[in-house]
Order: sequence, then structure tokens, then C-alpha cells
Amino acid sequence: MAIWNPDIECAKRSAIEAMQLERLKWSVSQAYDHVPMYHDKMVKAGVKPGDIQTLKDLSKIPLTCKTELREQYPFKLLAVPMHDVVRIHASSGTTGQPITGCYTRRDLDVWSECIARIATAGGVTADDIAQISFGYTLFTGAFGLHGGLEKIGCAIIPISSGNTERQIHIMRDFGSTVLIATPSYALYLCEMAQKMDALKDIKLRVGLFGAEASTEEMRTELENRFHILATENYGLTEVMGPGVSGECECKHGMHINEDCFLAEIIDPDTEEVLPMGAEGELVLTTLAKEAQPAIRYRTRDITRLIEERCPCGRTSLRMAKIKGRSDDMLIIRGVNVFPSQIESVLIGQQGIGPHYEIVVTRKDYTDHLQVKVELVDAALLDKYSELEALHRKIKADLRTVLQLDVEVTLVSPNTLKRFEGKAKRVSDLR
Ligand code: DLL
Repeated sequence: MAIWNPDIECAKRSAIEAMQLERLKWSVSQAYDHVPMYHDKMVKAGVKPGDIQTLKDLSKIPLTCKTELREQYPFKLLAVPMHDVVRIHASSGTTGQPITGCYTRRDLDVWSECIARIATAGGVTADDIAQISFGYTLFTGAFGLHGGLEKIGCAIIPISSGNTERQIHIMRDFGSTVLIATPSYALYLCEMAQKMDALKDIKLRVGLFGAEASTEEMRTELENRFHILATENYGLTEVMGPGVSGECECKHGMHINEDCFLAEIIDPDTEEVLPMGAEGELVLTTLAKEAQPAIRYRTRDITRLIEERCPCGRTSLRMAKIKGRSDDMLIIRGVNVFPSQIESVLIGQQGIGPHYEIVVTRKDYTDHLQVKVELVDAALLDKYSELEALHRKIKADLRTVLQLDVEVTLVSPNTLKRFEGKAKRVSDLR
């Protein structure tokens, strides 16, 4: 298993922590000196950059949340003059004002380096032909992966997302060996390839997936259908985009690029920093970002850190699969439900496909959870007893996992929405 930058990725903990401390001091000073929002927050909390003498001192600085960043739209978070900015990305802003991400030339170099590391960890080499099926837009996914894969030296197909039938033609004709997409779009591509009877001619061997939560069951589904090794990548516009962390071929947690990001886990309610290994909300601080530093940014993503050594030889801390976002968690009749729990029950069940929708309503002051699932074979609709048995089984399995009664609706094949980017499977109509 190749390692892109063994000096960093396999460094001793003491060396990594020394580097982190030095960079943390620099990053906090950048933010304090040049970004009024961070300056004001630190002054209010009575902290100065000079108070950061150990990594633990970071907790003296207040946390930062999405709303605060939104208030700085578009460029009030810049720590450098616009003259030094060479790229501007933005989050989709579907749930409000978008958040901009600005990069200096050096930021782009660091970004490519981070991606080169995680793509190599996922098994990509210079001999690969990589089909990037993320949208080449303001979204960080496509351009982020593009820079890193170019650094590795693979042949990139910048096809962007959408036009799914054409994606399959290109995948087959160009002999793509690496697919880069959201897991939900990868699944749609796979279905299309099956429909076009092209799966047998496809040479994919690696899938680098990310940008949305997906379960272990979904990974297995993609690996089995496409005959690939599927690894997962994580990142967010607020701190850089993809490249914060990524899995190696061992697929046991995403290795964090710790020379560029400092990760903490907090209790989302009390905001207290939790000990190593505890599950909670991921908080990230950038250590190398020039244009737009992020200090103690609350990601809302729920995970835990893993410090046990990985068999791959990398020494970096890893992040477990994202369980969900704290703001995605549904509270149904007082019970906490993550969409990922529902997905893990559905995927792999005989008779149903991997597409689903979750609809939450309130009737007579009571929450009601409906899960719509697609049948694989429409013929089942005419076989009442088999249909009934399948329905009963899914309902019972959901009950075991969620401790809730769920209305299960089995729908005809190919009737639920397919996604070309991040999937939106939950409608909370309360
Ligand atoms: O999704 C960056 C990215 C692009 C990551 C491509 C990986 C691959 P945003 O659009 O700003 O950035 O969305 C960030 O997406 O806070 C998570 O909630 C979610 N997310 C990203 N990667 C994962 C993942 C990009 N592997 C938000 N698993 C984050 C679960 C993920 N959720």
C-alpha cells in the first residue's frame, strides 16, 4: 500500500503535535490579527494568541458556529487581501446564506497535497483514469479532487455530475478505473450501467466517495455491484472542502491530515471537550489555511476519533464514519433517530432496492415516521402474501433498531427520486 507523504503521514505523535502547536499559534494569530470576527470573539473571552502555549490551550478560545460564519458573507472572513486570493468556492446554501471559501495559491497547493494523500491511501495511482462525477461548480468536491489527482498524475475525466447515460458511455469507452462521486450518485450510475447492460464492460477498480453520510451497508452494496474498493472521504467548505480526512484501503476510519487540521470532539449540548474515543460533534481548526482560517469550527457532524494504530502504517488520528449531523437527527415521539440507522436496516434486504425516502409528519399532536422503499421487482406487487411478509419484516427490523413503530410503504421500482449530487432523503413536514 503506497503512502504519498510518509514523513508526515507516518510521523511520530510527538513530531506531529510539535508541528501542530507551531502552526496553531500561527493560525490563531492570523485570525486574531486579520479577521475582525475572531478578534472580537477572543477579546470578549479575554484570550490572546500568546495564551496558546500548548495544544490544550485551544479550548480557551470560543467555538464558532455556522450562523456566525454566515454573518460574514461574502468576504469578511478573509485574513489576506483579495489580491492574494486565487479561487473562491461556496457551500450550496440550501439551508440559508451560502458560506464562501477563499484560497491563496499556497492554500491550493496544500489542498492538492491533502487530496493526493487520501487518494493514494484509497488506492489511486498515476496509472489510473479517474472520472470525476462531482459537479464542477462552486461546490468544492470536483475542483478539490481534481487538484490532488492531477498531482498524483492520473488521467482525469472532468465529466462533472449529471447526464447519467453519457457518464456510462464515457466510463466504458475511456476505461475509467476510478469513480469519484457521492455514494448516492454512484448507486444511480450503477443502476444506469445495469440498465444499459454495460456493467460487464466497466473497468472501475476504485471508488472515492464522500460529501454525504452513507452507511457501511451502502459501501458494501457499491463494492459488490461495481466490483470496486470503495473508500470514504470527508471535508467541508468552511475549512477547505474534501481532503480533511480519508480512508485507506483498510477502511477503518478516515485518516485526518493532522498537519493541516486539529480535531476535537465536543458534547454538542454542554460544549465540553470529550476524551479520546468518545462520540460527539467534530470541531475543526485549520492549521495551514492562509486566506480564510477557521478556528474551533463546529461542524455539526457526529463522529469519534480513533487513535489505535492502523495496519497501513500511517500514524494519524482517524475519524469514524459520520453517524449523521446533529441537525439531521430527527426526534420522533422523543426518540432520537438518525437517517443512517434507517439506511443500515434497509440496504441489503432481499426484495428491495437501496433507494428510500423518509417522511415525518405530525398527526393529532403525534409524530409519524414513514419510510418509503422501492421494490426490486414489480411482479411482487401481485403476490400479496410475499409482499405482506416483506413489509412485516422491514417494519419489525426498523422497530428493533429504532424502538419505534414506522409506517413502511413499498413502492414500484424506479419511482423514488435519484440524485446526481448530495441526496435529500428526509422530508420533515412537521
Ligand atoms: O461536501 C466537501 C466534500 C466534497 C467532501 C467531496 C468529500 C468529498 P460541503 O458541501 O461544505 O463540503 O458539505 C460539508 O457534508 O459537514 C458533512 O455533513 C457532509 N459530509 C462531507 N463528507 C462526508 C462524509 C463537502 N464522508 C458537509 N460522510 C459536512 C458524511 C459528509 N458526511
